[in-house]
Amino acid sequence: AMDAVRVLVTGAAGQIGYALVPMIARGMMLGPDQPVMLHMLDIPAAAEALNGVKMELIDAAFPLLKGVVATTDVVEACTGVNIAVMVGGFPRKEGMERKDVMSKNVSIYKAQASALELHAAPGCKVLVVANPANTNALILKEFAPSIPEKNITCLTRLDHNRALGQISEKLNAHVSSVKNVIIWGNHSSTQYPDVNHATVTTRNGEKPVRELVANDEWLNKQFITTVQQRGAAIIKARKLSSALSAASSGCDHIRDWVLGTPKGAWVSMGVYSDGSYGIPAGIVYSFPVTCKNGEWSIVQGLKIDEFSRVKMDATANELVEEKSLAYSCLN
Ligand code: NAX
Repeated sequence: AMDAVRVLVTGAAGQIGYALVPMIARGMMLGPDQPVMLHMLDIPAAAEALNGVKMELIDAAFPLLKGVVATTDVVEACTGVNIAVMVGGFPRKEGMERKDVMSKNVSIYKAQASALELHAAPGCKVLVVANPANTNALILKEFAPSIPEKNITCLTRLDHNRALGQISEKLNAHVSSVKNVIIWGNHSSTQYPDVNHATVTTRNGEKPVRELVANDEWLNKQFITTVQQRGAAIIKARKLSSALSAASSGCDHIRDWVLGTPKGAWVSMGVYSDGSYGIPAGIVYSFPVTCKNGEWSIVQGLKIDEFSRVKMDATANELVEEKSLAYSCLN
């Protein structure tokens, strides 16, 4: 029998955690044959709720779930984990300065990075979901120097999937026929959802989205702002932020990273920039990537027009600025 993979979910008593842990236990992250051990971390104030989630996991009698660790101890949570999904963080509350929120998250991600550095299994793969996701991932990388930077990523797959969803709705085509959209940059409202390379599989073969939609006004304006503002639209409708879609996209991110992307398709992941496409090195930026043998690589050689260039640079500039804000919180 296959060894169980240990998967850490931080902030597991929260809304995304509640949607995510049953998906992992059902095999939606690592496949229908892969046993898992769930490690769930939350803060002491949420310990009772966390234990309730553990009770429900037991009650659900998942065939793939080999055990559950529910703890408020970061070392216990991180010990031996192969995959770490970092959902816990400090939310921005009304009237709080951006710097204060940043400072709280910098100290959380610094401490959790150190615990992963010392106690995670070799080769541990990390996905940061909690906002500011790109910059939390960068801080985690800084304070877990023995974890290769290739193993530390952040979630922009939800934005990617939202972009697929909008094209699918617009064309009345099934979402699985749409591919190769790109989310560039920050998981924030400056992100740039790019359809210039996206295609739809039709009865007459693969066609560019630009040809099928044939409405540049919609593609260059409404589409972009709808994807950028989708999180806010969900909050307005649900009075709560996206949870099931975030959890599902987190599973997609890890599944494609570990098991590989389909032939001819790429996905968006926030990864440590190597300077590709003229994006400054040393920030965590969302790029189009393909994955094979457990490793992602940035898709190279895509043609970038002037419209895209401006938007890719604007979101890069925001990340450079976030990075200096985060570093100013370290002192
Ligand atoms: P919730 O507030 O429901 O849950 C967060 C949980 O984290 C709480 O249970 C809290 O006690 C716990 N927590 C706080 N500090 C912790 C610490 N130091 N260690 C461990 N646990 C800690 O938020 P939820 O709606 O689940 O969202 C979680 C995070 O995901 C937020 O930062 C949110 O902004 C972010 N999101 C990121 C998305 C993305 O695409 N990257 C999309 C969805 C979501 O908005």
